Amino acid sequence: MPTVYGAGLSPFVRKVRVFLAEKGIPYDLEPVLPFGTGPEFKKMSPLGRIPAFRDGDRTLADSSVICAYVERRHPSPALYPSDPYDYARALWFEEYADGGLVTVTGAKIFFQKVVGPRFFNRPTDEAMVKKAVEEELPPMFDYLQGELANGEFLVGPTLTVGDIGICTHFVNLLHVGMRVDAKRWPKLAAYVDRVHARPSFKTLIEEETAQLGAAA
Ligand SMILES: N[C@@H](CCC(=O)N[C@@H](CS)C(=O)NCC(=O)O)C(=O)O
Repeated sequence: MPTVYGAGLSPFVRKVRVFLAEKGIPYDLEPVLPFGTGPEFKKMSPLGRIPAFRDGDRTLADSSVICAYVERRHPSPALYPSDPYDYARALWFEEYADGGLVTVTGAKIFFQKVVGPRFFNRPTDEAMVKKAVEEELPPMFDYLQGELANGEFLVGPTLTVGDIGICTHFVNLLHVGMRVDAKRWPKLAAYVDRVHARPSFKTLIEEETAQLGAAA
C-alpha cells in the first residue's frame, strides 16, 4: 500500500488523496507538518514541502509529480485527457492553482485565518485578507468561470487532475467560511459544489471540518 506524507489541511496533500480516492487506491497517511521538516523527510522531498509519497522503495515529492506517477501506474479511470491539447490544458490548471490561486487562497487567506493564529500564534493580518478577498480573488474567479464556459468540468467531459488541482484550494476557502458568491459567479459556484460533492472530496471535507472543530 502506498504512503502519502503530509497534513490533511494542505491543499496539495488533499489533491493527492482525492486523486488516489478517485482511482480507488488505498493508502496510508503519515502525518508530516510543513515548515521545519527534518533531514529524513528532505531525502524524500528535498524542498521540504508536503506531500511526499512512497510506493515500495520508491519515493517522490510534489503533488503534480505524484499524480502523474500514479496515473501511469494505475491508468484507469483516466484522470488525464488523452487528447494532446486537453492533456496540456489539464496540466495548465494544475499550474494555475500551484503558481497562482494558492498564493492568494493559501498565504493570504487560509494561513492568515487558520494556520497563523492556531499553529504559530500569529494574529490574522485582516488588511491582507480583505485585499485578497476583494481585489485578488475576483479576477481569478472571473477567469475560472470563463474557462468553464458551459461545461461540467474545466477540460472535456470528465473529471481531470486539473479539476482536482483547482477545487482542492476551494476547500481551504470553505474552511474559513468562504464560498464562491453564486450571484456573481453562478457557474463557478455550481462547479465547485459539484466537484466537492464527489465522495473523494466529501469524505476529506468532513474529516477536516471535524478536525478543525475539535482543535478550535
Ligand atoms: N508544488 C508543490 C507545493 C507543495 C507546497 O507548497 N506545500 C506546502 C504546504 S500546503 C508546504 O509544504 N510548505 C512548506 C514550505 O514551503 O516550506 C506541490 O504541488 O506539492
